[in-house]
Amino acid sequence: MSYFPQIEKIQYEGTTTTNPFAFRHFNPEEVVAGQTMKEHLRFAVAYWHTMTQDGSDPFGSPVNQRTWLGATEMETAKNRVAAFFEILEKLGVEYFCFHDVDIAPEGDSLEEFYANLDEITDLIKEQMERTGIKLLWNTANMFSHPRYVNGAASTNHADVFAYAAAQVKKGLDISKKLNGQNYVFWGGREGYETLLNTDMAFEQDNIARLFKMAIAYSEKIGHTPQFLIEPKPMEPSKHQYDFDAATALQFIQKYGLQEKFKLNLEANHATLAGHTFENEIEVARINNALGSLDANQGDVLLGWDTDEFPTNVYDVTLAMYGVLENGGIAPGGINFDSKVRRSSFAMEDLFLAHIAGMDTFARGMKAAAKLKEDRFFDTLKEKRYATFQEGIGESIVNDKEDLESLADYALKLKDIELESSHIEYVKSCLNDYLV
Ligand code: XLS
Ligand code: NI
Ligand code: NI
Repeated sequence: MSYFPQIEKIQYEGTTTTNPFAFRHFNPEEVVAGQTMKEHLRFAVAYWHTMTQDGSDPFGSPVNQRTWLGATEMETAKNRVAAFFEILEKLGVEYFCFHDVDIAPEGDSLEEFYANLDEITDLIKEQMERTGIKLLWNTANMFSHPRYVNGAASTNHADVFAYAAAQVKKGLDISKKLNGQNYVFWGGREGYETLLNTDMAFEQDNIARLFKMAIAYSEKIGHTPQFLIEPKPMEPSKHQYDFDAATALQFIQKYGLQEKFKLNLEANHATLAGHTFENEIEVARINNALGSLDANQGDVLLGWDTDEFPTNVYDVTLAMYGVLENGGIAPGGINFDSKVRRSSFAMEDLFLAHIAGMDTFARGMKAAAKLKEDRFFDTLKEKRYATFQEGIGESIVNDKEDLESLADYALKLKDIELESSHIEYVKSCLNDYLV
């Protein structure tokens, strides 16, 4: 039984094609910068946006046409598995990501939830074996249920902490069962609304406690995925503890988690934090913490996480440049944490949207590879920092100077000659790579 009988496996047809169900730039086997495009990009589809999102918004009811809804929640959950793998196979996407609640209904008790998860992950495992598709990461949704109103690991209630721990335990069991390559902690409601009643230090210690329990349990069961923190500055909490890459790194360092934790960076979370995506990638990369990417984009006119499919070639090029500089992103990948707009309610939009995102990343990757090959940014930076290559600059960088020696040097200086950056010209040249 097929959910998309009219859609064939999506092929690369190049930019001259008029077929909307074809890649125009993503050519999976094409070698760019020493690797095939699919090896570089490691695309993943997100279960939540693709399978469970119904198109409702705060002002309107569901609009998405989805043919996998069954008579019971469990029936729907089972249908979704088949439909999901059909999408992955037809897109040629080799990885996927999910929250526990995306794949199976929570039922009326934790036992029931565990049992539902077991049943559904059996089906997922079968599909993985049949297709060779792999689990990029899974995570526990510890923010939707009313029990998490005050957070999960950062909750004020010990029973809630215990419940969250039970979800993480099961999440790691599932990761082992499905051989997950990473395990994500996005701090849903790990944050606070007001300091009037919040013990920030206590709450953060408790988050670190849960993370350390996760490390210990993963070692105990002999399955050690790369752990990832996904920063986000706000929404749903007013103040999220993992505000941005720098804040999450500070947390990782404070609690000594560097060996096991890296970052999963999301484009729209970067912009919510007042940063560019490439800033977040760079902060992670230079601290050896670039783990994985959640690919999407926000809207410059809207101040929330709109999770749009990425279509901005400029931003994606700069992001992919960071990935190439990092020597790739494995065992992480590029997960489309993106949802179709409310007006894109047809089943086929799930394909069109992913094709758009994949083509945008393919373009960005090719442009980034060319920028790297031409040493576009390297040359600029070499020139810009040239005075540190010789004389007093070289001596500073080699730690041979101190305040007194530099004061002696500065006293003898006449005019300091600065050079213009010509940044407008640089941007104009950069544009040549994007077209
Ligand atoms: C929400 C987050 C979420 C994580 C996984 O804004 O992006 O979807 O990626 O919990
Ligand atoms: Ni995300
Ligand atoms: Ni998000």
